[in-house]
Amino acid sequence: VRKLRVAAAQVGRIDRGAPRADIIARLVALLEQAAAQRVKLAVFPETTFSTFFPRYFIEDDAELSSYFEKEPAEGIAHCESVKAFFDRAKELGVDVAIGYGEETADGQRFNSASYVDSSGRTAGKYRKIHLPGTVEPFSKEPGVTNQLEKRYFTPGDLGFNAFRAPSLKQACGGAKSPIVGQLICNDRRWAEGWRVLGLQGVEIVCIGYNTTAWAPQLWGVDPASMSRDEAYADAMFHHKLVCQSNAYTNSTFLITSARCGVDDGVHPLISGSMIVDPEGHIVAENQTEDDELVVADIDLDACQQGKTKTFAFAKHRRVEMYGRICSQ
Ligand code: CDT
Repeated sequence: VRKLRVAAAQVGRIDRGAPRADIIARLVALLEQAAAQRVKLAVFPETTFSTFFPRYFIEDDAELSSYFEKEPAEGIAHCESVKAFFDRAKELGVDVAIGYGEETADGQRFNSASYVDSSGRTAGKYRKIHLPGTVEPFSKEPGVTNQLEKRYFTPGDLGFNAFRAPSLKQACGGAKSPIVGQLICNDRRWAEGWRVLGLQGVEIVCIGYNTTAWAPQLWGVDPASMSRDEAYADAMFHHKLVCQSNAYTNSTFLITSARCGVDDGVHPLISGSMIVDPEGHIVAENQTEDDELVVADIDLDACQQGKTKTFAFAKHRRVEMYGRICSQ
């Protein structure tokens, strides 16, 4: 038995221009709730330190630049603009996985996530590989929901790397450190990233997301035949479908955390924060569309059924038939 208490730290409405200090105060409140419940790992959303800015066509580079953290070589926990959050996590002894806009020293911009352990060390770093949306906006009108990730971000260049989290070894019985992996939002819809993590024996996948609930230009919904409520339900259905099925086929726990609510009162994002077990069952999920901690006790040994039987890769995979997966 390798038991661990984990949480999805869901974050509700954040408007364009919301002060950074207010956002950090909300995130710290979630960390404090986590520590009070003896949670060892809390997973936060994608681009957590701001509103989901790729929905806006932003011409002012000063504004755009304000959404990117200038991450130093020592890691995001040492970045002045967000240090207060990581310092508090360290004081409270909580590991965090969190998404943010990253700007490198040479000016490249990525949609990134870091796993920072309770000593303040970056144990794992990921840059989003599947960037949805367009380079050009659907519309420049204010109030329109664009998806300009292909405009603002460079596709991730770090690969899908699982890593050990020795900080959690003690908490889960002292036998073996958990094997952790990260994906970001749209990546969860692509089986390839999951499988690359699965092949490394991943036991906990951490995923933050911002999923627009109503965007007829983005999703296959026909606005004439689907109400906003039906579109929300459909987006939630697909979110759960890919999360549960990919956790199952890779025999891993999943902790997935939403940025949700209706930003600026006009841009709805789905909730759906949850913890999924390696058999694909939801073991805990959100109850609100606001800031909320979704907590579960998980036993990492539950990954063994799938890893040694149903999806024992060495026994059952037929790689000689999979060549097309790695060609254009
Ligand atoms: N942030 C992000 O990746 N959102 C996407 C929207 C889909 S656009 C077709 C998602 O997959 O949830």
